[in-house]
Amino acid sequence: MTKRVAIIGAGPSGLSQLHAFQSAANKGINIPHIVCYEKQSAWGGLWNYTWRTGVDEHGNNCHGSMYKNLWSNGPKEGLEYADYTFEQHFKKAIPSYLPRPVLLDYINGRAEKAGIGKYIRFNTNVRDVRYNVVKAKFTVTARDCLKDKEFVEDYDHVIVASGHFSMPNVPYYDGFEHFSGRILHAHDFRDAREFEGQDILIVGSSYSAEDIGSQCWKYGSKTVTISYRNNPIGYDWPPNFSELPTLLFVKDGKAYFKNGQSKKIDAIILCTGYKHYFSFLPDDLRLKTENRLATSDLYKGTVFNPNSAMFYLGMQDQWYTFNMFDAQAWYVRDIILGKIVVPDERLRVLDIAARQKAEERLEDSLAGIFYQGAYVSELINETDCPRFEIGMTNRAFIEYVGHKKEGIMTFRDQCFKSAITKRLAPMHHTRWTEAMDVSLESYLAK
Ligand code: FAD
Ligand code: NA7
Repeated sequence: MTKRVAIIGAGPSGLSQLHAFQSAANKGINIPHIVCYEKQSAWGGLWNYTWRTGVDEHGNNCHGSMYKNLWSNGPKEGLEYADYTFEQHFKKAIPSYLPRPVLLDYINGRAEKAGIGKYIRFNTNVRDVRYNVVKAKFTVTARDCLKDKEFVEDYDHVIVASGHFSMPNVPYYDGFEHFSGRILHAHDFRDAREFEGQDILIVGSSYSAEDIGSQCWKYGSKTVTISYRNNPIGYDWPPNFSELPTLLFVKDGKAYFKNGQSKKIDAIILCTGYKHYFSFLPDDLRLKTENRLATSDLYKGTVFNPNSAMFYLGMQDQWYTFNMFDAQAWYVRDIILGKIVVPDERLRVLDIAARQKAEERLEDSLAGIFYQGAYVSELINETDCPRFEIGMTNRAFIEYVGHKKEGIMTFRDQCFKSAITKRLAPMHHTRWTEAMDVSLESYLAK
């Protein structure tokens, strides 16, 4: 009997899973019956921009966390698909850093070429998954939001590819309820122009803090103050930027910090990260992990240890993204096809513990690049996943970190060599600080 596989989410991870199965089918291998549930009306996950915040048009949690003028925060050479290069898609060489619509166009191109849309049920929100031990089946309950109709179907495997940068972690500080300006989480940030001429307070000191701070600066905020909990980001920021320690409270339009300083502010943007959150999963199937490179409970970073018929993709903290999702998807595919055997629980637990120990021994965050590169390489070596030069990609990430230290407002003007074509990307026609229009047309002009 043909196996049945449910994939939850058609973002980059879910699409990688569909590519993996389709590539096996193209080689004449019998693949399972696949259904990919996607609650949005299009694929692309976070890269599929929405102006909405809060809830979507059907009353489900709004998935989008990306903003209108977002550019990739790493070079495209770090995520390029080995079987579908940027040059192949755009029919010319393009620069290393891309605005969101350009990256989405690339994702679209690969998915359209492979013809994987046939597996996806759009506008369909997965509401519940249960495992029946006797039948050894998962029961998936999903709502077709257009037809307003619920469906219940059984599967042999469930692959969760619903992302983990969508449910905001929202701390409270004294005085928030009396503050009359905007208080929002990065998840709801859409357009920096909203904050033009304003004094902005950003809480948090990681990727969202540095990028949303830079966006506000680029689109005309008067001042940007970043409050860090542990360590300042420490870049050589423009003059109207400052970094201050922990926020204590807010009173009468002013923010008060741990070092005794205070500052007048007009709006507060909480760049305080995200939670792994799976509202559709019961306790026994729900992954509980920190945002780290070696997630808890996932053998080889993919197989859910308490129930090895279930898989999670892309749940790690990420240096590697699209190409890591491919590596994971090919690996999961080969388990489902019976080509790779998952060991018993005792060995799985040892695997997870060893990965976490190795991560804890890493000297610094740069060592995390090599760690994740080695993980991607390990998975790729077990399947026929398209290969790329991981050493070269590791080096690109290291250089990119150096570029950010040299100039946080200029690092996106740098060019990298593709780990697949080995060709160097050209310079963009406009510096990032001056490139206000993020459309595909503007980007590809000239
Ligand atoms: P997602 O992209 O989150 O996709 C998950 C999909 O699952 C969504 O389509 C969602 O609608 C669907 N879904 C969720 N729940 C359900 C449900 N119950 N039923 C049905 N469907 C469901 N990565 C980079 O490589 N470069 C970058 O520059 C970069 N910038 C980023 C900027 C921001 C602000 C954020 C938040 C992330 C960024 N990332 C970046 C990381 C990003 O997470 C990955 O690039 C990628 O989008 C992860 O893909 P995913 O498929 O795992 O998750
Ligand atoms: P991250 O990378 O998880 O960072 C979260 C930041 O928020 C980090 O600096 C935390 O401080 C800080 N934080 C978390 N909780 C609090 C509280 N309660 N108070 C103050 N500060 C807090 O999330 P990002 O959104 O920056 O990045 C996620 C992805 O989005 C990333 O992969 C990018 O591609 C885009 P800490 O450093 O622990 O002191």
